[in-house]
Amino acid sequence: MARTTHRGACPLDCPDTCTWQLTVEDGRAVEIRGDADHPFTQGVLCGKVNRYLDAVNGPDRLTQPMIRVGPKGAGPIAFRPASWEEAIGRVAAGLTASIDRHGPESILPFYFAGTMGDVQGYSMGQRLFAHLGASQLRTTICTAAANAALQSLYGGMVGFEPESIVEARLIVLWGANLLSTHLHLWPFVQEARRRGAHVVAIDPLRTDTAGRSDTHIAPLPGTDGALALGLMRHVVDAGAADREWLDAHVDGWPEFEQRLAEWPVERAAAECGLDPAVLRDLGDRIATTRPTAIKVGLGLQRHAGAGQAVRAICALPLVTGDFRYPGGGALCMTSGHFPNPAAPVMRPVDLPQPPAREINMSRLAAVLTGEADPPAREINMSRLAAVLTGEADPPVTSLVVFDTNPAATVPDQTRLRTGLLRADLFTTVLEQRWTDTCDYADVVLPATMQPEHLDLVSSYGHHYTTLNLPATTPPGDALPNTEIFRRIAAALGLHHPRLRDSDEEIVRQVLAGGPVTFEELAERTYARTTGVAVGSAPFAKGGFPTANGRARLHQPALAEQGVDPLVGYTPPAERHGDGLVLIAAAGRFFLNSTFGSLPWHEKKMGPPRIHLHPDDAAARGLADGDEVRVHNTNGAFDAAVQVDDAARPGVAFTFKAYWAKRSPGGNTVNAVTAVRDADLGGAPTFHDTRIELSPR
Ligand SMILES: Nc1nc2c(c(=O)[nH]1)N[C@H]1C(S)=C(S)[C@@H](COP(=O)(O)OP(=O)(O)OC[C@H]3O[C@@H](n4cnc5c(=O)[nH]c(N)nc54)[C@H](O)[C@@H]3O)O[C@H]1N2
Ligand SMILES: Nc1nc2c(c(=O)[nH]1)N[C@H]1C(S)=C(S)[C@@H](COP(=O)(O)OP(=O)(O)OC[C@H]3O[C@@H](n4cnc5c(=O)[nH]c(N)nc54)[C@H](O)[C@@H]3O)O[C@H]1N2
Ligand code: SF4
Ligand SMILES: [Mo]
Repeated sequence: MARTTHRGACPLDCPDTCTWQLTVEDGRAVEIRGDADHPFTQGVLCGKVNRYLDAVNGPDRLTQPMIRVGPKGAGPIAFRPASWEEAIGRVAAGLTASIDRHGPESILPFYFAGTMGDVQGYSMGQRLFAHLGASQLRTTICTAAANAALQSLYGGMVGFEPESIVEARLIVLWGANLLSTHLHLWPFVQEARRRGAHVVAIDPLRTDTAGRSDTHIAPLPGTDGALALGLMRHVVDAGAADREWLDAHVDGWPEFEQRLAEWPVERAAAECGLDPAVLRDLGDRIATTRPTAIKVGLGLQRHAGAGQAVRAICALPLVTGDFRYPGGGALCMTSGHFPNPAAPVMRPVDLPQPPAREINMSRLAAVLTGEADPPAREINMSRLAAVLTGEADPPVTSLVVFDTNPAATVPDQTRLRTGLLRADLFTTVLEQRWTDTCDYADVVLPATMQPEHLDLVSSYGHHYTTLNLPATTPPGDALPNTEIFRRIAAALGLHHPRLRDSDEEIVRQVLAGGPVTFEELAERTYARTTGVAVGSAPFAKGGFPTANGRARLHQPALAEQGVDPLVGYTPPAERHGDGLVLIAAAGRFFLNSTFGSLPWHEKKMGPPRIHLHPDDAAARGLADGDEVRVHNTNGAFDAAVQVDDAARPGVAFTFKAYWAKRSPGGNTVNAVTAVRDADLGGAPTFHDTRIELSPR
């Protein structure tokens, strides 16, 4: 039998974007392993993706279009198989009916990062719906608060060069659980340690990463902004502010120095629930250690005060001047270093796109039940008639879901289900397997997986872009997202050339003007595409991507959004002391809800548990294994108690994103998370959640 090997890219929503090697036999992938040639991922895949072929070759892959013939919410039994022609015809008819009744804005495309590829993730679907004039999706679910914070502070999602972290002498892992979510940075941290670095983890939970760091600091959730302000005050008091560098490269320092006067260490420590000595100790280390690298996680920004917290944390290296040195500075994501493909590829300029309202994806539950605040929008004078007759904000009557599983992953799950069950909502889902969301669809369309389609994947944790050429045959009738959208466009009578571009043409459009060609990538698989050299200090001499090249501790534009223009502190929405705080961070063997239905991954994760500090369990008379209902005013989910001193007293934790229908009681943690925006970016506040427990 012919065996061939093919290099490709992991498409999952993970900062590491590994290069892998697939062994293929007769059109079927039979083996997967890491590709040793890759400088960042170095031949290792994470545990969950070592079992990726369980997902690719699983008996539960969708292989045929399915059309609903029974009640919504009943699952696959309510569906019958259909031909592509019939299914696409049904989708086109559903979209047309919405447009005829309420105009194109009644259609909402709903997508996220199930695949991070530029082609299958962010091209044809976005083009089609932009051209139709459908509502635009504001993709806030993951990084919006940090993104808005860093746009204001640095001018973009940029930071120190990750491979340079080996040069750091102090590494602060701030709300970042590397061993679960950014595995391939860990060996670089270990190398820094061998060279003498001290590693501090700041996390309300003693994660594996925190447990293996030199120091673990556990602040109250959502108080990181105060912690950062207190640390900066300490640095300034210690005479360690790098005034020369601040003067040369940062705006707003005089105003900000005055603000720091309000944040003595004692005040910050009280806000964070920490001993002031802990702040002083870390403050001393930061004041005296160059370079200091601060790796900022995404979990820490799922709080009401996320925007200010990320601004304050990332202001620290501006005060210490750490960006001067390789291995110094802060880094949340590397995305801002890549040439941005969004404009030419998602929204090509030559494709006509009528203006349309934006809908914040994190508010999907409230949008579908008609309870959302009117989306903030400007009034378009050419739509005056619709504005005056009240038709300017039509209900969403068509939902097209791809690369995401909102029934498991967005907040306010109970209300979302009510919305998804609406008889007048026409829902299309493009999927690889039958998720929670498919249960609420009218039409389910089978999509290909990474070994079966072409894609180009850049990274949010390093500086390489990887090409993924198709290597295997898709199961049954499954098609790439792009082809499905090309067919829907044609069925709607839309024939603009940008709606007919092939996958290869889309890759070429992304690469156009960049440092590497399609042919070179087809040869080499990956390339460094950001122009930032390995081990360099990209902002040593300033040059931030702001208009004047200076970082901004004070950003007047924020005042218009009702946000403090000066870096500062927004406290948690829900006060500490009222109930237990619940954090639902990433689990090691799922990727969000991806893998949530596969036997090996499910077994590794175990059933949903609520981890409680021994004091909190004792106060409620609960013991290991007790079945409880976790509840608040939003809803409830069921879980088993695990008494666990990894939790800080007053802080409970579980893991995202079990499937609702595979969970006891049919709900997940997102039944207790609320639709509420953080202070910046319209981001959700998953971890700013208070709960109570009742025995079951
Ligand atoms: N195995 C696995 N890997 C993943 C994912 C997954 O589901 N599983 N998800 C992927 C995605 S979509 C993302 S966005 C990234 C996220 O990756 P991370 O940024 O690592 O995000 P989380 O795991 O959500 O949270 C990280 C840590 O932040 C802590 N935290 C929560 N609240 C606070 C706080 O107020 N302050 C501080 N200091 N810490 C806090 C949590 O306890 C947690 O340990 O991971 C990606 N990688
Ligand atoms: N409570 C709580 N909830 C959270 C979080 C949290 O920390 N706590 N984290 C949030 C975060 S950070 C994120 S990013 C979101 C993520 O939430 P989602 O965006 O829902 O991500 P996944 O659950 O991974 O679902 C991705 C889906 O896309 C499908 N898919 C993958 N590739 C393709 C493709 O090529 N074509 C098609 N058609 N489908 C494909 C997969 O099969 C999978 O079902 O969850 C959020 N939810
Ligand atoms: S999920 Fe992340 S660590 Fe795992 S293989 Fe994919 S890119 Fe690598
Ligand atoms: Mo995410």
